[in-house]
Amino acid sequence: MNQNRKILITCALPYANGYIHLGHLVEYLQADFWARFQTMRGHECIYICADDTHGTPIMVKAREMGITPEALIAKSYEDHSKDFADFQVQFSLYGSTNSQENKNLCEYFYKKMVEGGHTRTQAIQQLYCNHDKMFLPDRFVKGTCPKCGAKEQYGDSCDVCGSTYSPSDMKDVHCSMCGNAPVLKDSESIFFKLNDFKKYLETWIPEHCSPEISKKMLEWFNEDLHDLDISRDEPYFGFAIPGTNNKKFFYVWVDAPMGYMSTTEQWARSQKLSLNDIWQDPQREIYHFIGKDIARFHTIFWPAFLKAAEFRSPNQVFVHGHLMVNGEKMSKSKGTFIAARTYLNHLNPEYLRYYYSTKLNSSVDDIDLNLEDFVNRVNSELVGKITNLGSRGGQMLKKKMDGVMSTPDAEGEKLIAHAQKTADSIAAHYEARDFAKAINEIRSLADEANKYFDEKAPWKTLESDPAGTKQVITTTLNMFRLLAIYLKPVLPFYTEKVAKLLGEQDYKWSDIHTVLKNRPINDYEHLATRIEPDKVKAMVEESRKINEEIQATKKAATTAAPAPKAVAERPAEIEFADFEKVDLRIGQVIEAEEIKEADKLLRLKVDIGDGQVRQIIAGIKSAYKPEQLLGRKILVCVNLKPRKMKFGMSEGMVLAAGNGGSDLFVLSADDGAQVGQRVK
Ligand code: NOT
Ligand code: ZN
Repeated sequence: MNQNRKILITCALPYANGYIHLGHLVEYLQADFWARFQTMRGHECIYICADDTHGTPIMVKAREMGITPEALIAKSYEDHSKDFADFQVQFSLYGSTNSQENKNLCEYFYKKMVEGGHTRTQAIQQLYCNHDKMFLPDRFVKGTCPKCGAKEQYGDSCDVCGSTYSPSDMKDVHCSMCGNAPVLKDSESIFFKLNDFKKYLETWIPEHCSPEISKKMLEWFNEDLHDLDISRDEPYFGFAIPGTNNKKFFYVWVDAPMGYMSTTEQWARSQKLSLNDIWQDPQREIYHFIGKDIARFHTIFWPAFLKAAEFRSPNQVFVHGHLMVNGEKMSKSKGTFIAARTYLNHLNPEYLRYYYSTKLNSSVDDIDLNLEDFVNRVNSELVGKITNLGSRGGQMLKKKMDGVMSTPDAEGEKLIAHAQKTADSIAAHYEARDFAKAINEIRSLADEANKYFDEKAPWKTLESDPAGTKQVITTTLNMFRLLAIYLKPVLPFYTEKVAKLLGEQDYKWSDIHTVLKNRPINDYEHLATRIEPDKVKAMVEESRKINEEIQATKKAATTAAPAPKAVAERPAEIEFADFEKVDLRIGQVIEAEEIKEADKLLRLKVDIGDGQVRQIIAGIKSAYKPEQLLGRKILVCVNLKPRKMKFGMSEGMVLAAGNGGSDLFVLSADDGAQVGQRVK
C-alpha cells in the first residue's frame, strides 16, 4: 500500500433549486464511503462539494417564489447542508458556485480561452418569450413532438417516444411558463472551440474513464466536435462575461465545474494553502464522482476547459448509474421519488447507507432500491447477523459476568486470525469502489462468527464453565469489533458506538491487527433495531402527498395565469348539420385591385365555377399585393349573405388564417382542385 497518498475527491454539485433525494444520495454516499475508507487507511482525502447555483431554472424558480435568486440559493444551501450532515456525509467543505473565488476562476479560465484563440463569436437566433422577457432554454419550451405527435413535450426531447430534436422542429411551440408562442430573436453568442481539443481528448478519455464510458464518449468523435456556446443573454443568474457590459453571462455549465476548484481553494485557504498547492500538486490524486447523465460535461468539456486554462486534469472520472426504486424509475405519483428529508423523518440514515453499500460497484449499472428487500436485508444482516453479535456478547459479559474480557479460545484465535487476513481483500474492494463485494466478505465473516457463537451456545455454559464461556464471548466481541472496523466507511456512527462499548475510539484500518484481551467493556448502548415495514409505508405515503401538493400548487399557478393559448378551452361544439350549412368552394382570383381609399381592403373578383363570378371585398391589403393573388385557387364561403359595404357589395368571404395585419395567410387549394368544387 502506498504510504500517505494525497487525494481530492468531488461529487457533482446539486442544483440549488431542488431538494436532495435518494437518487442524489447514491453518489454522495458512495463517495463518502470511499473518502472515509481512504482516511482510515491513513491517507489525506479531501472531499469537496458545493451547491450549483446559477442558470435559468434557478432564476425562474426565484421569480415564481417572489424572492431573489440569492435568497433562494441561501435557503437551499441550508437545507442541502443539513440533509448531507444528517446522512453522515462528511465533506471537507461544502461550497457554492456563487462565490467570489468562483467568479475569479471563471474569468481566469475565460481569459485563457480567449488568449489561446479558443473562442469565437457567432450570430444566432434564439427563442424569446415576450411575456416573460427572457430567452427560453429548450427545457422552457413545450410543444408537440414532431415524431410521435405527443403534446406538451419539452423543447429538446420527447418523454413519450424518446426522440430528440430542436424546438424549431416542433408544432405548437409555446413558452412553458406562460403558454405564449415565443418569437425568434437575433443574438450573438460566444463559443468555446471544443474541436481545438479533439486530438487531446481522444487520448485523454480512454486514460481517465472506464472502458464502457470511454467507448460511449468516443462515439462523439466520429465527426468534428461541436463548439460549445458558453454565453447566455441577460436576464440570467450567473457571472457576467467580461467585456459584454453585463449583457452576457457564463452558461451555468461553465462555472459549475469550476465550483470544484473554487471550493478547493476555499478549503486550501482554511489550511493556509493556495489552490495550486492542492490542485497542481503532482502527487495529489484527483477524482470526480458523477452520474452517467453528466459524463459528457466531465469527460469532454471539463478536461478541455482545464487544458485551455493550463490546469492539470483529474486522474479519473468515476461514473455511476442511476437509482431505481422497486425496479422502476423513481415515481412522484407512486411516492418513490423520496426526499432525503422525508426518509429521515421515518428511518435511520445508516440503514440506507448499509443498503446502498450492498448494491454499489464501480460499473455504470443502475442500482435498485427495492423497498421490501431493503427492510429484509437491514433486518436480517445488519441487525440479525452483525449487531446481534455485539448485543448478545456485550450484554452477557456486562450483565451476567464481571464485564471484563479474557482471551479467545484456540478456535476463536483461528477465527480472528482469518478475519484479520481478509482485511486486504476487503480493502481492495473498497479501493476499487466495489462496495458490494466488500460487504459480502464482511457478511461472510459475520456468518462465521454467528456459527461459532451458536455452536458454542455460551448462554448454556454460563454456570457450568464460566471461564470457557468468557473465552467464547471474548472471541465474539473481537469478531464484532473487526466487523465494525471494516464497516466504518459505511457506518461511521455505528462504529463509533462499538468503539465506545469496547473502550476505544476513532478506529483506523490498522487497528485490525490488535486483539482485545483482558479488558473491561462499557455498558451496551443500543446500536440498531429492526425496521418496521410500516415506517417504510409511511415514508412512501408522505412522499406521495408532498408531490401531490407540489402538483396542486403548480396547477393553481397555471390556471391563475392569463389564459394561455396552449390550454385554451375547446370552442363550443356545433352539429354536423350546422357545418353543412356553410358552403365552401374552390374559387379562382381573376381580378384583384387595391381600394385606394381604404387602409385594409382589396377588391377581388373570384370565379366560383358554373360561370359565376363574385365580387369579394377582403381585409387583406396589409398582407398581400393584388398581383400575389391573381390566378390563385382559394377557399371561399359562397353562401354568406351579401353585405353592402362603403366600396360596393361583398358577395362572399375569403378564408385566411392568422391574427390580422401582415400576419395573414389566404388559404389556397392544391393545383388538382377544380374551380367550383365544394370543400368538405
Ligand atoms: N448541477 C449539475 C447536475 O446535473 C451537476 C454539476 C456538476 C458540476 O445536477 N460540474 N461540472 N462539470
Ligand atoms: Zn413566457
